[in-house]
Amino acid sequence: RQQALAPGALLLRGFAVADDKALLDALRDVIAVAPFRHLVTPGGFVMSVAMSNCGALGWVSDRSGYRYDAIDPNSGRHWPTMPAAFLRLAQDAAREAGFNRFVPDACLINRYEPGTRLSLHQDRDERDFEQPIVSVSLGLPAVFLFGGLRRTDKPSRVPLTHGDVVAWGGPSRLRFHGVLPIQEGHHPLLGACRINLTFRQAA
Ligand code: MD3
Ligand code: FE
Repeated sequence: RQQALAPGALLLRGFAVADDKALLDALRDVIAVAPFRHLVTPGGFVMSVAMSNCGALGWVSDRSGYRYDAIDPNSGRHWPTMPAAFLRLAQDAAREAGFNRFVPDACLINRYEPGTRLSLHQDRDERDFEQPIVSVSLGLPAVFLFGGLRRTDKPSRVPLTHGDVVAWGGPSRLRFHGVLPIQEGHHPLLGACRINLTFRQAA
């Protein structure tokens, strides 16, 4: 079940469902070492999405800006290694979408609770925009906002549910995007929670 959302953006419905329990088991181990935290934006706002990372590099934000860093600022230690199940899923999905050389060195883990949203933004802290981003949705459903290359382009709404995987590359790599507030609900594996794994080649 493959669906082109736009040139370079391929939605793989349910691609991660068969691996959901293995992914969530691995996630528990990551979060035990690098717990979810609410980052502060350079403008001083606390993000409603709770975040963590695994892999050689992690995405962080503070009053000084956004960046990738090998060290978790909360522990002073390296981020946890990317679990093999994460890496395999991300590379399998990238390959389905025609990105055969994708070697993610960063996995940003976003946790949403009901009411949590992510405002429209671009992902542009990575070095090579020729490399795609692969995202995996788990738990509660979300309405994803898929905009254009200008902030003012009217976004389309894409429902994303448990197990959906999207590869965002090519001409879609720098599109603005966001997530509408998550609705109340209960997921059998995650309860009142949505998890998004976002794989990037940052360096
Ligand atoms: C489209 N996360 O972490 S993943 C983010 O659901 C982020 O947690 C959202 O945006 C989430 O930066 C959406 C989907 C995504 C990621 C990167 C993109 C969509 C994208 C880059 C370009 C276009
Ligand atoms: Fe993003």
